[in-house]
Parts: sequence; C-alpha cells; structure tokens
Amino acid sequence: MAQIPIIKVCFTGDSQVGKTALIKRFTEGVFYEVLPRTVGYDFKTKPFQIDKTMVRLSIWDFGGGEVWEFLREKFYPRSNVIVIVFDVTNRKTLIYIGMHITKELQEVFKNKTLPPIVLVGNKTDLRQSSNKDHIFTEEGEKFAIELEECLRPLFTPIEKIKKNVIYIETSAKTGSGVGTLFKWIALLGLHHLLSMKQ
Ligand SMILES: Nc1nc2c(ncn2[C@@H]2O[C@H](COP(=O)(O)OP(=O)(O)O)[C@@H](O)[C@H]2O)c(=O)[nH]1
Ligand SMILES: [Mg+2]
Repeated sequence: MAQIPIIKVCFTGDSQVGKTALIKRFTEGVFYEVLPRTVGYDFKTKPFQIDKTMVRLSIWDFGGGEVWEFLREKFYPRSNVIVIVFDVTNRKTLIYIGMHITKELQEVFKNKTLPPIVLVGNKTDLRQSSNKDHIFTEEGEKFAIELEECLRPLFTPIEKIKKNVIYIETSAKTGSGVGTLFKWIALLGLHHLLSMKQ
C-alpha cells in the first residue's frame, strides 16, 4: 500500500491570536476559554481526507516572540504550508505580521523557496460591525494581496497554485471557517509536497 503523504504545517503569528485554539478545535473538536501559553512549540498530527487522497497533517504550533526564533527558523524551511494568524479584533496583531513575520520569512527563505501561505483572520465571533478598528473581510483580503506581492520572489513555483497567499476567516470558538481553513491547508500543502517530489 502506498504511504500516506505527510504534510507539514507551521502556525505562526502574534501571541493570543488563537493559533493553539484553532489547532485544538480541529484536532479535538473543542474550544477552551483559557489556554496555557505555548512554550517553545506544540506538535499535533491528524489524518485528513482531501478529495480522494488521504493525507496526514503534521501541525507545528510555535510560541511567538524572539525567544523561539531559532525554533521557527529551523522548522519553517521544512514546512509545506505556513499559516499566519491574526485577531480580527486586534489591529496590532495584523501590524505584527508586516513588522515581524514577513521579515522573518524573508530572512529564513532568502536562499530557499517559500511554501504557500494561508493568512487567517480569527475571532470573527467577537467582531463588531460598529467598531472601525476591527478588521473586516475586504481589508484582510487586501492584506493577503500585499503580503503576496511583498514575498513574490520567494515562493516555490507550483503550476496548480494560482495564488500563493489565500485569506480565510475563522472563529475557533464557534468553529466557523475552521473546516474550510484545514481543507485549504491540506490542499495547498499537498500541491507543495508533490511539486517538491518531482
Ligand atoms: N472569542 C474567541 N476567543 C478565542 C478565539 N480563538 C482563541 N480565543 C481565545 O484567545 C486566547 C488566546 O488563544 P490561544 O489559542 O492561546 O492563542 P495563541 O497564543 O495564538 O496560541 C484564549 O483565551 C482563547 O480561548 C476565537 O475564535 N474567539
Ligand atoms: Mg499558543
């Protein structure tokens, strides 16, 4: 029997945006109001069916901040898809991506090719249409386009992938968008894995 392809997924983003909560919602189907801070990294794995292919998602959840930079630098280049999460009710977490994550990726992937990225706007259950500071779909999509433009020279050329950065909105609390998110993670990750094997 053919071996199940293993897709390596790295979650990154500012702290408290809901990275661990999204992974727990997907792997355990639960939501915790209080979660311990991720120290270093957490690792989870789950089988997943995408179209007719069975894959195994190997998910790495990194603690934010400079302290764990050495871990992220080691693991990013091995991943098939990178998931960058921000909190739609906290603009600082979107700014953090432009200020820190893009620089880190540019540094780590300067001599390597970058896998596809999924940008995630999480905590949509807390978003209020009256709050001008919250981030709405249009702005998230615009940011994804900017991110793609900024990182364009670094991406792995993959014929089947038209967009290297896709934008998804989720709520780890209600579960909204979480299925779609992991479907995209598996699909993009599989395309990347297969392109690397050619
Ligand atoms: N209301 C709401 N709270 C969330 C959501 N996702 C995460 N949280 C809460 O936000 C806090 C930080 O989540 P956590 O997953 O630890 O963030 P991380 O530091 O990015 O891993 C926790 O108290 C979670 O319960 C969400 O979609 N909606
Ligand atoms: Mg965490």
